[in-house]
Amino acid sequence: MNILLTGFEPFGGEAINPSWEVARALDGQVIASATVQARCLPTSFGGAPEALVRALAELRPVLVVALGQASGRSEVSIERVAVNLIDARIADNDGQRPQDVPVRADAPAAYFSTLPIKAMRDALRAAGHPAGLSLSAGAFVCNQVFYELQHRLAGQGVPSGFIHLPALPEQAARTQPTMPSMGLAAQIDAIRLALAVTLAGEGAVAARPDEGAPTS
Ligand code: PCA
Repeated sequence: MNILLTGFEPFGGEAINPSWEVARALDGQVIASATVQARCLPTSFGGAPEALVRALAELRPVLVVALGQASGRSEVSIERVAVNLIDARIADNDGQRPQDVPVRADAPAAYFSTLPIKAMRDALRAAGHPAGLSLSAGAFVCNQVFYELQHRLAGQGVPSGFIHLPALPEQAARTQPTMPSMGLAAQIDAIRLALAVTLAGEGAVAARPDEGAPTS
């Protein structure tokens, strides 16, 4: 069983993106008998959906969580809804800045996350990580990937969604020291927990063949 965990390459002139740092740190880890498979998506409207679709076809995951960086946010930000809108505030890594266009023509206006968002938020907070729900993943490449993901998996019974991460302390230190940030170790721990919460809710742990018999 595979968990697809995506991150993005750095964008907007940054040298690092916490989303990929977290994803690659968790690559290969086994959570509730499923293996994390990390993939880095280009921060490109032209390239990201294709890379996502390739990874879905290759891995046939039981759970998909896409990660992105949201500078300025102070908490692990669990996105609720992907909208069918691209309206880029800055250029992507290919120099493209599409505005006021749909992610997909003739598709629904929005899709909701199918992750257990409130259980995730509560578990993260209980473990000491600032976390919250967000009603907007923006209108840049992250929202595009989130929308494409939910569109592709609609009705498939595979939980999927998007989580935005704060900047890393070194990014804040370099660009704007008052910007909220969260250390990499805490971000990794939070996302590991978010994956575990989802799989526990899905009954993946109970379904482990070696755990079929009750122990007491
Ligand atoms: N964040 C951007 C795109 C890549 C990333 O990490 C976003 O929020 O759209």
